[in-house]
Amino acid sequence: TDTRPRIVVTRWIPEQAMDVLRDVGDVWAPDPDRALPAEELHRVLAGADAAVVTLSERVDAAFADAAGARLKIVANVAVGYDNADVPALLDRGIVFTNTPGVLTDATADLAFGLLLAVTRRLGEGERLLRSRTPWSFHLGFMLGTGLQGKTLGIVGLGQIGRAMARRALAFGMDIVYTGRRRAPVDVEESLRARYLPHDELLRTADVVSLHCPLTPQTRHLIDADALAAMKPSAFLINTTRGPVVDEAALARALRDGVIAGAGLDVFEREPEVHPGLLELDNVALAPHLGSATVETRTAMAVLAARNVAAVLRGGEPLTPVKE
Ligand code: 8YV
Repeated sequence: TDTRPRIVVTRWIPEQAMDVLRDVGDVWAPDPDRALPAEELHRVLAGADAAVVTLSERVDAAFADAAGARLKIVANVAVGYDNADVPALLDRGIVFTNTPGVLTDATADLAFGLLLAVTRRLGEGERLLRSRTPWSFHLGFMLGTGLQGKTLGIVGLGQIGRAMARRALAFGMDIVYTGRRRAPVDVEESLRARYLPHDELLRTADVVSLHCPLTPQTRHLIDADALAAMKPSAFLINTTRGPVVDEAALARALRDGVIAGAGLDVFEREPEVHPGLLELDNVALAPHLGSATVETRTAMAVLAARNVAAVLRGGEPLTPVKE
């Protein structure tokens, strides 16, 4: 009937999450294989009470206006929300939620996987075998870099940064970190993590792993100067957002030996990857897979759906973004 809330889901989400949504309203769900062009998205949004979105959708004033006065909540199926103009929503009294916590381990696993892939040259080795190039074992063959005793520098010691630090501790690494603020003493102690100013961390770390959100302050945080400050033997890992790194500068730095290698899950202009990176062996690449496990994507979508259900039933959202 007309009184059931209208919920617009912009991209495919797992059935468990759809079930949560169907309990509270009529759900409009899209073609799973393609992102809706903005114009079409704005058309389907008309009259929506709630929207479930991903990073593919720009959630701004135009988005809210397209939905109209009934829109009460936008639930982002992601922890990062640089795709959203949160103040524009909050000004209109619209709740905005993200999915912290449920993707912490999956993302740290992928970050560590990229670190192992680049330091142990796994992609390069696989490409060699698949190219059917003859090879033979010898003691100096395809030597990589060990992690034990090396220093991991974490930029942004939030939930994912801490999970990365726990993995690194298990591999015998020392932890330093930097960020907007210092972590609580108990966190520093449990991770044996030492705070360093940004520049000092770049100079000190054997691996720099990025776990800060993309904000105007962190855009191109890792630029040509930052890369030059790193050790020539250092590796850079990025599983947060592509624009935190100046990708053209990174491609040059990797080519010229300014740093030793990189593991990248995110890119400045996804789905494009800087062509310079594709030519290099000292970079491990993944197509934005940080949270891409069946378990994690289900948990993320269910959390987003529960946020929608709570708000449409007149309750409080579970994981609101308040800034
Ligand atoms: C999401 C992510 O899968 O949570 C994030 O910030 O980047 C990924 O985990 C992606 O953003 C889809 O919305």
